[in-house]
Amino acid sequence: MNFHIVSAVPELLESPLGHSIVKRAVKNELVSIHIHDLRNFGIGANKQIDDYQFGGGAGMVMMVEPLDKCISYIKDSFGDHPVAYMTPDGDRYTQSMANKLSLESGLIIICGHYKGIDQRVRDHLVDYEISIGDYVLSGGEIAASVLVDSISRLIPGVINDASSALTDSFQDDLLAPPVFTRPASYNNWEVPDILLSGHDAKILEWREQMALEHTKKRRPDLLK
Ligand code: 6GU
Repeated sequence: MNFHIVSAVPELLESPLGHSIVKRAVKNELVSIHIHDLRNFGIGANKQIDDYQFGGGAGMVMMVEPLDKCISYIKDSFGDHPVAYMTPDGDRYTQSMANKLSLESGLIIICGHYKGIDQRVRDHLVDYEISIGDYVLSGGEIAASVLVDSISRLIPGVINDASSALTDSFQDDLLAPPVFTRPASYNNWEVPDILLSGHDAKILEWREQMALEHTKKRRPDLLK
């Protein structure tokens, strides 16, 4: 999977994508992450990328031309990948969208800032409009990091234990069951006996039952 992230504040992306599983996926060449500084496609000597909105109103809007030029450059240089725009008024991001996007060979991700981007970019250049939840972030970079992380872990080979990504919460519309590690007893807080029994079939059954109970209690909406 080749990610191309278009950002006016590329520094925001460095830390979340520079560690742990995503870092290893990049090192092992299962994932590539190209960060494109929108400012390089800015207009004039000042490299302008935003302007006042037509019709008046507070807040700057990201201009159509720098975004168009940047997306064209990425498509011409790296391939005609779909374009996702991170925005609080997009479709709510879910595990099933992550699963679907993980099948693409590449993805161009636009991080919005200010009041958003010129609507003509959305109308003519964007394939997916994605929100990561019902709250407002200052920019799309954190949301883009969420997308890259959640998709990367689905790429074959990225997670060592092949079954691990499949047992994540949401992967089967259930929350994950509780997990424990040593010691088996701490402060008289005990690990459930079943997990120490060595009885694989019963453990599996227990985990399924706990996942179901957990989901019923916390996220009944997932069971509909
Ligand atoms: Cl994708 N962007 C911004 N700026 N805020 C958000 C979001 C995205 N998703 C939820 N809130």
